[in-house]
Amino acid sequence: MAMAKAKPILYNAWISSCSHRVRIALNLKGVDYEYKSVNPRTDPDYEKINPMKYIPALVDGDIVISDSLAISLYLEDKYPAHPLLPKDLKKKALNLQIANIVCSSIQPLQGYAVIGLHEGSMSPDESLQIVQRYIDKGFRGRLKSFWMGAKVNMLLEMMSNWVMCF
Ligand SMILES: N[C@@H](CCC(=O)N[C@@H](CS)C(=O)NCC(=O)O)C(=O)O
Repeated sequence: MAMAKAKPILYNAWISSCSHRVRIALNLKGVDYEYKSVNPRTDPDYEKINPMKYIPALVDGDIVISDSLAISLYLEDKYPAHPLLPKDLKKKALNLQIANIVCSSIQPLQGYAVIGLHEGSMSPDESLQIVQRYIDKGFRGRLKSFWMGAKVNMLLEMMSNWVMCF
């Protein structure tokens, strides 16, 4: 009898927008996966999965991928049906640009990893100013990408849900 293939495991949390992205991709592509809810800050064992202690992380057989964009691109290559990105070279580049603006130039800078460090030493107004600064800059970048021809597609939609991030 053939051995059943192990399902990929997604370490994630309901509140994490980076996790939402990956769940959207997994569901869109019809991948059956195991949902493991973790608090990356307090779960002592999670560090073994991702030493950076960020979620999400996807364990697929012998590989552990711990970044929502990398996971999404891995899923895109492994399950090409229901594509997340356009085929056109230039549109694809612009869409990746927008996704990466969200992933590296907005979300981490206005999230807990930076703002949380200053908890207690900054007033709510001061932290709001920092949050607004990076969101404003990021949105200017996103707008430019649209002017240049990026089209809304699944990857973009997934990456756009950063606002709820903790
Ligand atoms: N670039 C990473 C960022 C991951 C990230 O910031 N995850 C947040 C949740 S959305 C997290 O784990 N935060 C916990 C913390 O900052 O302590 C990705 O896109 O996966």
